[in-house]
Amino acid sequence: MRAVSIEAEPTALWVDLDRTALIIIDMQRDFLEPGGFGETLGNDVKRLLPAVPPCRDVLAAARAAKLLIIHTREGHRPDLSDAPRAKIERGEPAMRIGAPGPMGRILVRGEPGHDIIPELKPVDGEPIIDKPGKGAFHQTDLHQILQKHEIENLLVCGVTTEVCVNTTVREANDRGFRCIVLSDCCGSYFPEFHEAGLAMIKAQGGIFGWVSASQPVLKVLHA
Ligand code: TIU
Repeated sequence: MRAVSIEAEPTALWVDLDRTALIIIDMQRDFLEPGGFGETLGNDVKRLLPAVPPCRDVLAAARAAKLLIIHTREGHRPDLSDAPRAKIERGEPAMRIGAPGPMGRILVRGEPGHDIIPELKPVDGEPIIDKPGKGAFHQTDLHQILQKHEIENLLVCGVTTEVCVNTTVREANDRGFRCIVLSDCCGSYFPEFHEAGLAMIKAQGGIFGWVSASQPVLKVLHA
């Protein structure tokens, strides 16, 4: 048992670090670099870059504190058998999921664009969850892995705040996990959606979870 208090909104909370995991959502080249899925959707990918250094610091501190660390990647099988037509059919045909791009086929597993960015590369022993949807629980073994490690709390980082981070937090909250979303470790192509995404999580007494900056979390991880 390693009980620590984390400064967060709407309230500070006590968590047992032995039952806490860090989950880093979809920090993939496809979302953060030009030529990938994020850009094909019409977004300015530079907007996600400020989240990288704080994520890197939290990842290093979580490794040093021996937390379970989980990485997720959004993407599909090369034959797209796990990609609903309704998902593929959105956007310009030449830039859809599975189409060839400068980083390989867009949002397809095994392609360069699907990789996690080098700054946050997983190391041996850190589970990688390959997910076909926005939520990290949908059609994955994430819940089983968390239960096996007796995890109760999730420190959540990644992109994008209002899409895959929010979807995952909502899924996790319904499954009984306390989520602490690290505001500066998340990013959105839309600054106003980043703010709204965080506000929705912590409203109503923390209806989906808690929001903290990385600094208070680094403080307890380093202690
Ligand atoms: N488009 C967008 O903001 N996000 C996604 O499609 N996926 C994730 O958030 N990972």
